[in-house]
Amino acid sequence: MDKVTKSAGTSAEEIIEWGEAHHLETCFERAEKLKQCPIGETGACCRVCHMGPCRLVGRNAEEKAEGVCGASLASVAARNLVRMIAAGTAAHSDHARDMAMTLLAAAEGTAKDFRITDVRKLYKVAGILEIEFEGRPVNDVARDVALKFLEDFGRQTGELNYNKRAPGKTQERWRKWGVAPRGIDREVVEALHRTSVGVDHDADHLLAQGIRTALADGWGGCMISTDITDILFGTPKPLRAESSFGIFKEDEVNLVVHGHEPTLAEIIVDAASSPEMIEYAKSRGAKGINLGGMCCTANEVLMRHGIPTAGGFTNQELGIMTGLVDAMTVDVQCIMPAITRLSEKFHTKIITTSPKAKIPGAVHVEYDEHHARETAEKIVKMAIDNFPNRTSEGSHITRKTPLIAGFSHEYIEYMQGGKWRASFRPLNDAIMAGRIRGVVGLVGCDNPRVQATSIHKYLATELIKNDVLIVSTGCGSAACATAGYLTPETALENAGPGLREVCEAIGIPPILHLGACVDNSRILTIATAMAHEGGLSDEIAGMPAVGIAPEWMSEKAIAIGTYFAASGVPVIMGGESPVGASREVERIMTEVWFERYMGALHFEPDPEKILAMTLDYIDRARENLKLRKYEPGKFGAERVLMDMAARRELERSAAGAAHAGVGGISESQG
Ligand code: NFS
Repeated sequence: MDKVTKSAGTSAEEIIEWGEAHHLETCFERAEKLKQCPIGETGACCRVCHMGPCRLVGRNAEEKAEGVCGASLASVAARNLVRMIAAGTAAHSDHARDMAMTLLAAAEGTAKDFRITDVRKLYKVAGILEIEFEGRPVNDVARDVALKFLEDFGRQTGELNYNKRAPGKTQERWRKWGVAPRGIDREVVEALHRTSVGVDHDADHLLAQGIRTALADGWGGCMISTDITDILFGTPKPLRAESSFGIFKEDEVNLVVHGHEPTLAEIIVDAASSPEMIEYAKSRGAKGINLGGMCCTANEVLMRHGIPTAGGFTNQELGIMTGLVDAMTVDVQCIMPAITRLSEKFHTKIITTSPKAKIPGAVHVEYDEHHARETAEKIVKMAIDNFPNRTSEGSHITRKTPLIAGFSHEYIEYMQGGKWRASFRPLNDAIMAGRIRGVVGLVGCDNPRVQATSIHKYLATELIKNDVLIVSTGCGSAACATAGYLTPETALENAGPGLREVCEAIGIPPILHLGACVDNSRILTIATAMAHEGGLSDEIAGMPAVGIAPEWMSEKAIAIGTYFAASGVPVIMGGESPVGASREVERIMTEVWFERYMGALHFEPDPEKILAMTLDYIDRARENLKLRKYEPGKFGAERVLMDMAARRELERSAAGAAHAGVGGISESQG
């Protein structure tokens, strides 16, 4: 029998084995040594007060078990989940708040290193926010936009600004069930209040607050963050880049940007390419400066500059074990504190930069948006100064994979019709005709509790084979990238004939990399555009679309899964259910939520079952929409079966995209 590896990434696995041979521990060994507590894992442990922790276990726990206060298993499990949603929402939204503060500072001229890069996007956002923009100075508009966004955090009553971006019917469902979010901070605080000891004990009622909080994340924090990042640094369009550990260079200074917030990373990209810095690197014996990314900061600078990515969450320790990383800056979220201990075995410097996050063993160089360039230059210099300390120690892996990233929803719309006729019509038509069976958001973390990245790869392979178009974000994208799945060639090799035809005609990969995890908001926008385009569902609910986070581990993933479910998308999360102890809570999140929102939050550890459930949801949605029944292999078996009119239409779209100037795939600047 083949040995089951710890990671499905070939290079990752080689590094893990190299580490084992050198007695270096990573999350993979720690996951093996540290078994999960079965009570906490399924949501049956209550620790919201100090009479506990109470473990609600035993025969018939659902009916009989209760905490010292009398809390039922359903109420305990629901509280645990709602607290995860609140934490996930807080993470994305605090990031969004920082983005809004940076936009404000840039507009007011106090953050001189930042400026408005995408004025068109600014105007579009201003329009949605009902802010006058015509004939006004750009910075005035940007200030008003920033202030309007900041209102969303502290709003006490009414609704979030962006609720109205959802299709009307989707909004109606939220209002009908009392879950339309008010202010972001208010929902997080109320979630924490209601889940503290002795407050809300009705599981359904608790979970409704979970939904309201999650919606404040999706249509608030995440969407605000995506929009401001586009305004400040540009809306992504496709570009070529590379991924995996071979992106590190033996003869250059390797500096990794890891974490989530794009602001400092953007300035580092700029600083590292300055002639003075490159000269300085040369004076220290390096041929140049090579930037690489990790996790979602990677996705941010990959999408806009083609900076290569070393991969997702489980790759962070492995990157250090190449021995080639001279410095790694980290800000917030998904940073393993283990990296500082590991870095002591190598020459790597770990630099924390956020005022919110310090890690023992790291050097702290605090970032604030008013002195961004200074901080960035200091960090780049630290990396350069550390280059001469590099030794031959390390796994020195050189394999890398090409990829295409940069699919903003604006670009996806544009690529289907060119500058003048940008629309979602061709996508809707392809789905209606059954060329594309449905759309899946394959997102979320990679996880050392399973063979890391393997479930992403399995599902990506099977879904595209089944003519399902994939949109991906976060570490899911990194998993697909390192597997070589983010190139158009993959469409030729692995996609089903119908999907392949569409991908070939437009010139896109069958898996579209949409960005960081906050950019899951782009999927909401795409789904809304598809609803408005007509021919499918007239709301997000009922679309032949499913969300999957097969290897999730972060609370943020639960917040994301919940906001998709409440927006009308059935969501399947991998792994054991964090509420698995309570059948009642699981029933609410699947059956009750489906009745109300036509979305659901499932947990399913078996990848084959995830696939079957996904295709079943898609086919049922097609049936309900009375779309042509999907027939495998119907289209393009000979690869010429697309009718001429449709082909001409697609070719015209592709030509339009190429001619309009903003189209085409650019080479990476990394
Ligand atoms: Ni998302 Fe991005 Fe990755 Fe998971 Fe962490 S980096 S915000 S939480 S691990 S996908």
